[in-house]
Amino acid sequence: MSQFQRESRPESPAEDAPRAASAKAPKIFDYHNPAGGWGALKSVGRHLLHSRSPALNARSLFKLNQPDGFDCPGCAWGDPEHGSSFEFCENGVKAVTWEATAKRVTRQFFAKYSVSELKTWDDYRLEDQGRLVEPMRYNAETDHYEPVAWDEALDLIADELKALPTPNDGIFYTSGKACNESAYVFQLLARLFGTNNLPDCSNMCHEASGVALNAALGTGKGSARLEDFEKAEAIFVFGQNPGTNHPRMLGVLREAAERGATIVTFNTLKERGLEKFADPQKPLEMLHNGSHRISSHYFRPKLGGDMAVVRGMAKALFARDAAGEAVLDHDFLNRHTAHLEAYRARVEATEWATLEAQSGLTREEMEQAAELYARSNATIACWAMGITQHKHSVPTVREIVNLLMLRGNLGKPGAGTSPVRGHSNVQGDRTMGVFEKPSKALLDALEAKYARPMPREHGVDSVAAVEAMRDQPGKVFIGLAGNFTRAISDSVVTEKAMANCRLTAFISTKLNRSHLVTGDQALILPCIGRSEIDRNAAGKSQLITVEDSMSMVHGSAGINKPADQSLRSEIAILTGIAERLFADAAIADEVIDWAAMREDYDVIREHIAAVIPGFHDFNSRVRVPRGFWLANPVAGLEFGTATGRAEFSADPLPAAVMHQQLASREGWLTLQTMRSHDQYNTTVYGYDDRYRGIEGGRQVIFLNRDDIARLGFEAGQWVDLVGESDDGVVRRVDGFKIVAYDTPQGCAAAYYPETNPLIPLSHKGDFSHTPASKSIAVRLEASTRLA
Ligand SMILES: Nc1nc2c(c(=O)[nH]1)N[C@H]1C(S)=C(S)[C@@H](COP(=O)(O)OP(=O)(O)OC[C@H]3O[C@@H](n4cnc5c(=O)[nH]c(N)nc54)[C@H](O)[C@@H]3O)O[C@H]1N2
Ligand SMILES: Nc1nc2c(c(=O)[nH]1)N[C@H]1C(S)=C(S)[C@@H](COP(=O)(O)OP(=O)(O)OC[C@H]3O[C@@H](n4cnc5c(=O)[nH]c(N)nc54)[C@H](O)[C@@H]3O)O[C@H]1N2
Ligand SMILES: [Mo]
Repeated sequence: MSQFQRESRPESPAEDAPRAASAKAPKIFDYHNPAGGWGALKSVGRHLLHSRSPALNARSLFKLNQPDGFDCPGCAWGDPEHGSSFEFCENGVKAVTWEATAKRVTRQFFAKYSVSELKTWDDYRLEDQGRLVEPMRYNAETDHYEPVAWDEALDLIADELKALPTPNDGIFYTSGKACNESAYVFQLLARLFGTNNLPDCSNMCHEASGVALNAALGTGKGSARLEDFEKAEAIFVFGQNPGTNHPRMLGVLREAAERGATIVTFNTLKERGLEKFADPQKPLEMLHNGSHRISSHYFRPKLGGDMAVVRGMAKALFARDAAGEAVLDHDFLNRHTAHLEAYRARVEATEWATLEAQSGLTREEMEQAAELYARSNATIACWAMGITQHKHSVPTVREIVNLLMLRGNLGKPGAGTSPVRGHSNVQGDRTMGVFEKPSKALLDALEAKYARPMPREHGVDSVAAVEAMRDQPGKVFIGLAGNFTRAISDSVVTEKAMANCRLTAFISTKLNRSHLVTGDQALILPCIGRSEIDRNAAGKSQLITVEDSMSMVHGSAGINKPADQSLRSEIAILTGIAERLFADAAIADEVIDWAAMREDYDVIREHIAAVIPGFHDFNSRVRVPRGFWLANPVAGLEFGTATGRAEFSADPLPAAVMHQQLASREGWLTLQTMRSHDQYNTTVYGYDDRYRGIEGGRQVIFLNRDDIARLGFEAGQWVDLVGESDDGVVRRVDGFKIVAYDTPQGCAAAYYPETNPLIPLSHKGDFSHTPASKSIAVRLEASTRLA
């Protein structure tokens, strides 16, 4: 076999569990099958077995995203409003079985393994130990976590917070898994305490979308709804891998493709899910090993090249308009938009050669994409992390909105913006006020409701939180869900920063690296998960609510028995902290009755209804099957901008994006860090990435064949990845196997979070401060690791 040839092999058999932790040397093979299909069903079987709780899980799965069931803890893709809706999703199954596992992390486990030892374990092995069951406190003398009573743990948090010199020394992080009610209580707690230090995972995710959409359209959320996907004539998908990360979206794309809609993909990698999909819910297709094409056209820009691509499309349209072709919607432009001429001038002044060099696409390709766009009378643009995790993400999202406006693709059926969100409730958490830069309106509403002054100074976002902890010891960090320490960039710097804290405390379901990087004191506070029944003291089961990517708010109630009887709900933990924190402050019970909130989440929803716009009659509206829609003004052509119109931006293209900056630096490449098919963010379910032909390992780097040869390496060789160290921090990760892949020259890809040590903290988006995790400068060194 030649060095670039890959072994061709069939899909792996269903019998074996996700591959063992020791199997670290990945096998590489060519994957010829469509996304979904039998491969997905086999994988489901494996994960059900591995969880050791198959009966329970099968039942859970049929209650996913049902009106009387629970919201899938996977992605934020919307649920259909009609028809039967058990939607099969391989990765939704993984998310549920991972939570519903029969394995437990007991006090004996913590007695056996010191924190130093656990730090040598990888992410998979840590979470695979099972569910956390009782609160644990770190003992620095023994280097072990030890059991602690709930009261003692909550007292410790309140005492440490009270002991801080200023409330701004408290940092309150939220991951998008947290439901609306938890998020509301958490932000209220932080603000009553006196700080807007409410960083969240959005800061690392779709922040650029919110900033750009707010500036352009006056609202930060996407405007396209699920029914718009049924009417769209064209769907443009930028920088997103739905086959893995939003599998239910594939069903929607497939239906669109079947009825003849044009699906145009822009992705730096050839992603299987964007090419072909076999729907496991279509028995005939499964029987005949059939599948359906997804993308009608697939363009592969270089990393960070999308702003140039979209500008090229606009340039082609302006040229055709100038030649008298009816390709722009002048009526829409005149009635609803502002600053068109400045944009037009900017676009016309940008040379094709500049656009080609930055995008990595040819002028012909950009003109072809423009032609596909010009033929459609209703277009939706979707995007995700391939767009939002660059330095110039905000101007890029604005450029996408510019393009949509040129043909009036806002406020009409089958059209609009669709930033496809990540975590199942990341959008809802923001709606609930989890934001380090709250609006004046929110703070005024909170003040009116609680008759207490709210902090007006902006708080820290995720990157700024690390900088603050790095520069100033003695903070208290509380994490509501998530794995902050592992998810944020510059792992070595971040871990030192976290260790500077006087207390780190995480409300979690599973053991992760954040628990192991301890402050002077550290707590693990285990909670019940979304698939589990949340009973109050009186035994009544509680409802929580979430908001999906299309702004639908709906209820969710777990059906499984909690993993352990000593677990508490997130809300019980948070209200417990609040009671202790504000015991001697002048917050009278009649203003906030924390115990009543805990006993009945309807009480929290009454608070939300009084403070957050759009939530009137929350308790009754959320009990209607499928919930309610938070109206998006853009859908009604209302724009909350300074001009009252949809505003064009005329940002210059970046002088040189990362791949251009590195072109003159011998041996350097631009690295994107992304998800495998077997992970949920920092949660690693297994070591396979089926659609990309990887089995049994995550330490791989995908490279263009010519780059491999040019740099003097061979496919299959082990290399170390070295990042920038001009600030004196050594950034490297060792032992990655080279995989030849269909990606443009100069562009490399590897999995997150293993590669987070390579991203300097300061390498972040302009205006969004999102770590630029899709454009990292790296070079390769032959590894000492043996193949
Ligand atoms: N199963 C599963 N589901 C998930 C998650 C998970 O980890 N696992 N995570 C959830 C979360 S929080 C999020 S935010 C979403 C993430 O969903 P995605 O955004 O799909 O996640 P990534 O794996 O980061 O994939 C980025 C995609 O963009 C492409 N890309 C990267 N850079 C560029 C670029 O410069 N230009 C273009 N055109 N393409 C580029 C990559 O090749 C890749 O296909 O998924 C959510 N759903
Ligand atoms: N290099 C690089 N870095 C990235 C990204 C990237 O593409 N590249 N993506 C970024 C993105 S988009 C995101 S959203 C962040 C993700 O950042 P986070 O949201 O902070 O991380 P997760 O990995 O989703 O968190 C997993 C942990 O959440 C806990 N958990 C799970 N379910 C629950 C629950 O119901 N309740 C509670 N209380 N805890 C629960 C478990 O203990 C589990 O270990 O990472 C970011 N980091
Ligand atoms: Mo995300």
